[in-house]
Amino acid sequence: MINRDYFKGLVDRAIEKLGELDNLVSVNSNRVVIIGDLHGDVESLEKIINDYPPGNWRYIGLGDYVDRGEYQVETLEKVLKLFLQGVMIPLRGNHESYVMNEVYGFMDEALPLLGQSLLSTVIHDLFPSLPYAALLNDKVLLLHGGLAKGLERVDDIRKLSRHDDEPSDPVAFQILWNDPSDEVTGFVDSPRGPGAYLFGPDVTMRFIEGNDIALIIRGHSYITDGYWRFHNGRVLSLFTSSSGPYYGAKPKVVVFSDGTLRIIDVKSRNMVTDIKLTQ
Ligand SMILES: [Mn+2]
Repeated sequence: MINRDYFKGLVDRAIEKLGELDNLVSVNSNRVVIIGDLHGDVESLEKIINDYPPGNWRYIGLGDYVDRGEYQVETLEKVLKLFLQGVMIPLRGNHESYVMNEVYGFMDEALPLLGQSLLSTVIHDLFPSLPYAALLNDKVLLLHGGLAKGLERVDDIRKLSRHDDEPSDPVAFQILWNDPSDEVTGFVDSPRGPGAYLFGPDVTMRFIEGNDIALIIRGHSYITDGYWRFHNGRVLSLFTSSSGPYYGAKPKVVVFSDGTLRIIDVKSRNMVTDIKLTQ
């Protein structure tokens, strides 16, 4: 059960603390779990925290905590608690947005639980406060969608405008909406709609070489197996939900420790593959 007063306290404190964060959060840590789209899958989140407890681990969420799945408010509550404990950086996804929440289920689920005023604070104040990207140990760029037309330097993410209901800056919008594709060169219009693009392997290679990074990890795409590698392995797509319409999917996380990234199956805790950062 959701306690409204308690939830409001979490939301208010989180808004204040998120305001202290840059658009691009630098994370230096040797024990990090990266979590892809959850879409209300509180069970997977609980399992991850149980298997990799907050005493030893930090978490980075790639966004899309709500919409579509079964326990969106509970998932958000847990994410906020972890953030306020200082152990999680929750990035913004394209579903942390009014226009999506109106259509894809969050407003329907949350309105009776939270009431209009608190729901409005969540959608119009909390979600727009979430940062756009994180840089892990100066080598791994984490964001929800992908690279953006007009973004040349990782550091330029710091200068983008934030705190709007739907990102008004076209680069910020693309960071939340773009997708990698092995079938295109440069940027081409995305089937997702206006302002979003597919980006090709040439874009990725130029960006990672120009910024001295090794890998980009992103969410945003439903993948039954929970992960897919694009662009000669330089873009890793991660999906961490088996809730609601994703029943049957095999959620994965990326566990980073001792300089190695391991793709781990959330349900079995088996390692699928490992990625050496020096490769
Ligand atoms: Mn998404």
